[in-house]
Amino acid sequence: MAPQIGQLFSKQTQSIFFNFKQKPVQRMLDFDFLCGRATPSVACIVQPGSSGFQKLFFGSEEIAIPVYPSTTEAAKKHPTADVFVNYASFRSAFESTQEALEQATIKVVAVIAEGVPEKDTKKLIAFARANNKVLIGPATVGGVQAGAFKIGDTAGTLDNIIACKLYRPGSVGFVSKSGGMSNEMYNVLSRATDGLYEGIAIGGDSFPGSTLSDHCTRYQNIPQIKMIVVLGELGGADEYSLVDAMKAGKVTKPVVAWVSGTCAKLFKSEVQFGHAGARGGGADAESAQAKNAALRDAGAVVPESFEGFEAAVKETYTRLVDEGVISPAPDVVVPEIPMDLEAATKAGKVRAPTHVVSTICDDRGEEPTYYGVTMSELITGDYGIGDVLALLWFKRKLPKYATKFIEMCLMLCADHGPCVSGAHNSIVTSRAGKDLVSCLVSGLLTIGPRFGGAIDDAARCFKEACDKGLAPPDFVEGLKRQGKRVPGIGHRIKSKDNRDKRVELLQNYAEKFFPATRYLQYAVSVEEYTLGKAANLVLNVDGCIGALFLDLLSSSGAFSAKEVDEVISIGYLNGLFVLARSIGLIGHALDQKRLQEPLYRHPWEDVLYTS
Ligand code: Q5B
Repeated sequence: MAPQIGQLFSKQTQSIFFNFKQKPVQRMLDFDFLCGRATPSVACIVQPGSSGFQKLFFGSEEIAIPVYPSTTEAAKKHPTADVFVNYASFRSAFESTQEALEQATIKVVAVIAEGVPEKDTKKLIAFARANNKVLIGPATVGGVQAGAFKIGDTAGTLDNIIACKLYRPGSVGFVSKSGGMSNEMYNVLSRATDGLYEGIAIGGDSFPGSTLSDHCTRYQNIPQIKMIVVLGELGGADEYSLVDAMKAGKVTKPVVAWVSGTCAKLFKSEVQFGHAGARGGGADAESAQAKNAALRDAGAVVPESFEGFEAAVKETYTRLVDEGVISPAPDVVVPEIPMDLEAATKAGKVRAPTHVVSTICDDRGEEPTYYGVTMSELITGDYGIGDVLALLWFKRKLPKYATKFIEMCLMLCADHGPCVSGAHNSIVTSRAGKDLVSCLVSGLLTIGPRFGGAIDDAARCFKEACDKGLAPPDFVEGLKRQGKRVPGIGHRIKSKDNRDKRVELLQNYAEKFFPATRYLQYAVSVEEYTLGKAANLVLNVDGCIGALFLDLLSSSGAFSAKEVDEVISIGYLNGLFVLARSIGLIGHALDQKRLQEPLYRHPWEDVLYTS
């Protein structure tokens, strides 16, 4: 980094954020709002493979931040964004940082990832220096210019930022290796001085992109910075370049410094502290003691221990105030940032009405439940698809004979050949090259009063007539007078002498296992009457299921009279045919695809063209 460089950021600085992470971006924007910035500090986001926008908050207002697939494109679209905040993983950090450094418009690059290979970092450092760019990190939280611009997660939560008064500039330039300790020091500075002007965590690697002395010499060029606070670490020789800079008169502002890791001497062997670069046990000059002594010798104020650091900072600050070098920064009122709804709800600070009510299942716990029954119980217990349907549709467990009856309905109605309306539609759709869901839906859409969808109406009509005690002829003729036919009566191919086997099987089962079959008996007596008119006016499968379900509901003891009325008026029962026939419709759609059948075209000969 060229030592002449001064200010890196301002209240107008904008950045390009690489590898979208919602929280750090939002924290940058919240900081902006706190500082009273007019424009968001994140101009755009780079997310390889994506484009469009990300919605975030700027104060209480929602804003759309553009997303680009590449840094080159982002830099071209946002030429005034001169800071690159890189949240790539250590695996991708090198390529993405290199691309950013190659952009003429980008001047400062912060690399957050920890674990970037040292050989890669060295290449990045060489490129950055050769091109007069500032590299902060890797392995850094970033940095902050109080009241102006903040990188990512620097300084932590909003509460901490407010407590440290980072929303307005103070008089101190701070630099440390550790990001965690920089947070701690922002607190110290807010207590001991009028606060931070700019703070940088250079990162804990052995080869940081920029060094302690790089930033101290830069702080020398920033008039608003009146004193410099440095927190170094044992290991490496970075602090000595600061010593040299001070001795050479390149850093003349008061420096208060501490190099941590003095306890390393207590260990017999080499000690590795939290950072890759923080190793004790190497050359004596790399020890914290040696570096503290060298800094003291160069003119820095160095306390006897870390405990004395705050007092040393305060003493220097007070002296500078007394000497008139520092006029303490006035405090300002900060705007209140609205809490995120999620956080406020969690803290019990707001209540919001829900928009959806659900009573049949719950997927929030350790395992999902169907009306309170866990998946484990479903699988280990004696449950079948009929029981699942009972739980999710009727919100109760039903007796075994009832769930077996439901399963019989599903099995018997699963298919009725390729010529029925639904299957025909699915076949034609499949042959038109459409996807499975379209084939299924096109078949399902034919279900209605004439095809499979008469179960509910049949149940309604049989219930009303039977409960009123209407004689079958009165019932049939009454409907006829209204211009209606009895739902569930009549079939195109089934007749008195060619009975529908499905109807027979269901009837036999119910007569054997149901407590009562009052409604079925009524439907059969209606059939006896209609068969007197025509042989094809049989009780069809819709009518049979409708009547038998009425019997199940009213005789099982599982439903109150009111609940039976509710089931019938809402209309649950066509769902049985829909569910069952979906199996067959999918089968037909797949069959056509398997056979690679061509586009269906209905033959001309089969159409009567007339005018
Ligand atoms: N009358 C049934 O036409 C019929 C009456 C009625 C009371 C009634 C015709 C028709 C479609 C029925 C059908 C499917 C042929 C149900 C299902 C699933 C499926 C499907 C599959 C599968 C009758 C003569 C006299 C008149 C009328 C009276 C007629 N209908 N009375 N209730 N419903 N319907 N549904 O013979 O006194 O003489 O004036 O075809 O198939 O969806 O397999 O395909 O699994 O996929 O021309 O099984 O309606 O009778 O009109 O001359 O009437 O009977 O009032 O009385 P016809 P009309 P009157 S299963």
